Amino acid sequence: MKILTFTGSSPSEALKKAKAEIGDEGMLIETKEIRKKSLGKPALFEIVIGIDGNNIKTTYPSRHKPLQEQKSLKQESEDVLFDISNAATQISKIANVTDPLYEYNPASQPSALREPKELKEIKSEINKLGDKVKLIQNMFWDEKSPKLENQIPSEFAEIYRLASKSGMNTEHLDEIMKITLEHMPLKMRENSGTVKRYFQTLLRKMIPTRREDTPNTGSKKVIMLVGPTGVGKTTSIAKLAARYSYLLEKNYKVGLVVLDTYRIGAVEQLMQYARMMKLGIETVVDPPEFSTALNSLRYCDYILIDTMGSSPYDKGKIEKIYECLDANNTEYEIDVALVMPSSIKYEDLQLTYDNFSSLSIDTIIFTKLDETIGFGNIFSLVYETRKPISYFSVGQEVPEDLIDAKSDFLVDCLLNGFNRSKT
Ligand SMILES: Nc1nc2c(ncn2[C@@H]2O[C@H](COP(=O)(O)OP(=O)(O)OP(=O)(O)O)[C@@H](O)[C@H]2O)c(=O)[nH]1
Ligand SMILES: [Mg+2]
Repeated sequence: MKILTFTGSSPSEALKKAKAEIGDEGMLIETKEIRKKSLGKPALFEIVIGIDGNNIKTTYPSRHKPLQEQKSLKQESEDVLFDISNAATQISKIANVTDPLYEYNPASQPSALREPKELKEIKSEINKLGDKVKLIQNMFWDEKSPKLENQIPSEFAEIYRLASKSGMNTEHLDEIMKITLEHMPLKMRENSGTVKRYFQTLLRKMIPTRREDTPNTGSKKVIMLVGPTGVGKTTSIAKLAARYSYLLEKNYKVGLVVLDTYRIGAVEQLMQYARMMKLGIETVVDPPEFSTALNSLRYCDYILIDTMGSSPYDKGKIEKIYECLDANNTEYEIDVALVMPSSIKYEDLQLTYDNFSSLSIDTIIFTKLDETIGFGNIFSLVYETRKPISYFSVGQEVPEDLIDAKSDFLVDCLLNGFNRSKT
């Protein structure tokens, strides 16, 4: 979070300036009267706004970093805070100066600031009552109430229920809840709304995502998709091919490789996409042909490799992919993306991950987000494996149903459900 200050002769004037500079994103942290109105001199107010680094408008000067100062992709994903208590402490530090009840909203802010004390107290009492009602409702959601649930204050009950309904591993949830309870400043506990916001920020900090980068001139990105059968590898390859060829700022040259030439139809499916998009395509049956295929696509900026779907128990097929990777004697580094559907439970994701881990997974692509209601399984897997997510696939349509992974989006799905309009 970045802290910015704005001044004006009234809080609303300062807010107007803030809005012009950073838009609607941001949270009002503090309003101070720096100078009282006196003869001939207007009053001077200062407001302090906290803004999420990702939300700062491109026009805001501090956003622009020279290219050489930007971190590499790997570094970027390492910034994610897996250490929950560290994340919680950081958020709490910000929260100590934050009154989260006053979210920055230029339309409502000036009247909120003038709100009489009694009205604020009544509102706060109503919020507390609302939380008590939620607690009673939530007492019915699970008969086998976990140990921690008994110690959870009423304001936390709703968020606890939402997160555990999402399919998040119970141990992970209890661990995060415990730390949240320990670190959350008292004044943020006032109602379930502020608790939810705190929890959302904490989860966001714990989800590693891989920022999409594009190859520099002369370099190349080679991406191999691996994973169980029918999870959407070939469809994702087609979406990625279209994305890199036509949908980014620059049109990149894309080539395709198919490793699965034994199975009838496997090549044909991708061949059709290659024809439609006029892309070069190479097929590989045996590992020694793999380097030849890569070399013959050396004119491409991106090489996307589709592989045969393997049941997590079919070690033979995974071994074959391993042999191809091992036989790679080109200078290209291969980025291995494990494709998994979000519609399977955490334990199955874990089993699949373990079975494919011999291929040195670099990133994870989750598919079929449109076919599931809980997203805690995804959270728990990346929390446990610490592998960044690179893309989400949210439907069957090529190319539009593929999105660059953002932790905000996943947390929103987790707590509020998948919403196509937010993609
Ligand atoms: N609803 C939904 N369907 C998807 C998504 N991604 C892929 N599919 C569908 O899943 C089915 C299988 O997709 P493929 O791309 O052939 O899967 P694959 O992993 O290549 O399968 P194999 O090559 O047999 O291992 C197709 O009907 C796709 O349209 C998604 O994000 N959402
Ligand atoms: Mg396929």
